[in-house]
Amino acid sequence: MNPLFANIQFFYLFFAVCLQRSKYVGFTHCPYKRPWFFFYHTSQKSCYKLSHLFSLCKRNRFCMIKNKSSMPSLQKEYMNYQQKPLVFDSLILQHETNIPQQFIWPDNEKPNSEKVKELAVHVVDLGGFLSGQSCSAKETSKVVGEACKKHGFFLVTNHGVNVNLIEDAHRYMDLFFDLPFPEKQRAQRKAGESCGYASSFTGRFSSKLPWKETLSFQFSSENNSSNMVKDYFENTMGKEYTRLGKVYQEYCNAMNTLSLQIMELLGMSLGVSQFHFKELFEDNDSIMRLNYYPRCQKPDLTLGTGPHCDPTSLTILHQDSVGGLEVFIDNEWRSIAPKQNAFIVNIGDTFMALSNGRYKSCLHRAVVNNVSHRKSLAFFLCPKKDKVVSPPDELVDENNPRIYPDFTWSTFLEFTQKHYRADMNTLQAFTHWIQQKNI
Ligand SMILES: O=C(O)CCC(=O)C(=O)O
Repeated sequence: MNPLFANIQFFYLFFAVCLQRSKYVGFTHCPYKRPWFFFYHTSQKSCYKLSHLFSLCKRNRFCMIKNKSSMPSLQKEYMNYQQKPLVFDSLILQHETNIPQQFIWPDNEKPNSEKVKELAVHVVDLGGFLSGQSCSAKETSKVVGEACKKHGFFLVTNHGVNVNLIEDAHRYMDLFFDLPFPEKQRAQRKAGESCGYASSFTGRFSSKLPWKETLSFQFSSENNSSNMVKDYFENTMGKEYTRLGKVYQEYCNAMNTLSLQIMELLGMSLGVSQFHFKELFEDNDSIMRLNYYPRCQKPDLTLGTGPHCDPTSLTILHQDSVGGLEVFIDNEWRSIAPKQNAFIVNIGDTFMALSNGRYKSCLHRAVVNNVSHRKSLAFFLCPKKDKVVSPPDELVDENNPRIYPDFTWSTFLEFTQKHYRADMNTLQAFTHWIQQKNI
């Protein structure tokens, strides 16, 4: 720290303590700039309104409150003020050069944009496989298998998803996230739930907060749920949002189809029947998430999404042209360049358990920048909630004993919502947790 700055701070502290001891002026801790204090003068009649005081405090790092009689209520109000959850309002925060402490990540986790090299990712062309060529299916599954053993991560092209649908899905994201904050809050995510609108995770965690807003909703592949996404938008946001709901319903349907096709390739690549995993996931309870990363004036201090492996089974992600996704490979972070019309696919923890550890759940994160906002669409394929997750017999033998116990997706989901913040060790921690529970 600059020594002059430190001295000034010390001076204020000293001054404050002297005044406090004289019982004439009180001081308290400034809510914005941690090392500073503000002073309240207790002998005069006029009094600043508290909100005005805090804004003064924010701008000047120093202010006074006058009027002794208001002290107890002011202190109470100040306590309430402090306890109010921090709000991640991107319209304001994208211009803020002094980003709130809660968004500043520890030094060893901060991004290092200069050092990060681009990764040459496995690109899987699905064209031949989807048109039914059996030799192509074999070849394609081989590339998928190699990618999953090495990185748990690959790109797919010629996937058959309509380009206009992808464009619409991005366009409607802008429309949603550009809404005024109170409007977005109509879909506010409730404590302990995995779906809804979340402005960062300010209500849930108090440190290492992600620099992003998200909107997550459930998708079910069951016939009687064919309007689930559309209904979600109508029921939470109102009839004006039917069009949005329809676009995301269609997008989820397309992701469901694509993920089941990839499941066929995963089955083949693991040497189990082509349809084993496809059948397992045919009735899935999946999650769709729209990620919106506003600009950040201090992108080197924070992260859009912290390092984590997805607890879900398979993720299909589409990022816009801005870039920001990074994966942890061979002990270093590597960036994934955006590729138009390609989807990024990664293995999640639940599939790692299903493959008895053969395929890796991929550690990744997202960085932000000070030039433009970034968007990504993530479809998380999950098994039906009460289905038992257990590897097929072909993947368990004397040389490959079971690594993870049986579990249901609903238990794993509950663990990540109520007991554990997803990171690189979620599956390990969950395994330990259920083993303890079963003792
Ligand atoms: O936005 C990205 O590139 C990554 C998103 C992600 O990791 C997530 O939503 O879990």
